[in-house]
Amino acid sequence: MLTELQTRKLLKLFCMYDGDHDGFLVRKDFEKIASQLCTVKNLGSRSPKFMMLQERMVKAWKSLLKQADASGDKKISLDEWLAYYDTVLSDRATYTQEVRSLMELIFDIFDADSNGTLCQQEWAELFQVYNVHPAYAPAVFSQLDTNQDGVLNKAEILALIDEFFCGDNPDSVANIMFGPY
Ligand SMILES: [Ca+2]
Ligand SMILES: [Ca+2]
Ligand SMILES: [Ca+2]
Repeated sequence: MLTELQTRKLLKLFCMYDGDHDGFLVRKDFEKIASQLCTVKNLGSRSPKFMMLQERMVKAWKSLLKQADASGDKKISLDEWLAYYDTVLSDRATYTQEVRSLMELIFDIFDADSNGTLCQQEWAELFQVYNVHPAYAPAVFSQLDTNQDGVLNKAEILALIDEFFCGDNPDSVANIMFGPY
């Protein structure tokens, strides 16, 4: 069972994907994220990197559709989204895989210089791509960067994502890792 706080955080995540705010996730929402990525990263729509990223977003969409579309209408409603995460979070193996692949995706996309860390600027780009206002990024980032070295490494982000999904502490900084929720 998802707690009230978990449900609120998952609603936030749903809204990040639902760029046109129509209350459903469809393939177009994922394609929009890929094209926003292309804009933020200044990639040509025919560049190999853009093709790779678009393919990855479409793959992520297909996998979500296959597992979460209980009604079979090729759309993911909020109820289907929550039911899907309720299942994922109750199965340790699936969950670990899901969280790891989310983190790898974040790094593959946003870690421009591939040094295994993300800086505040890259975190702001993530917000922009995922339909969160980038103005929130500086304040959020400085709270997430607990050792104040100006970057988040994979271990830090993995711990934050884990807390975002599983944690039920209203005071945890991970709750706001993607902005206000
Ligand atoms: Ca939508
Ligand atoms: Ca559906
Ligand atoms: Ca740090």
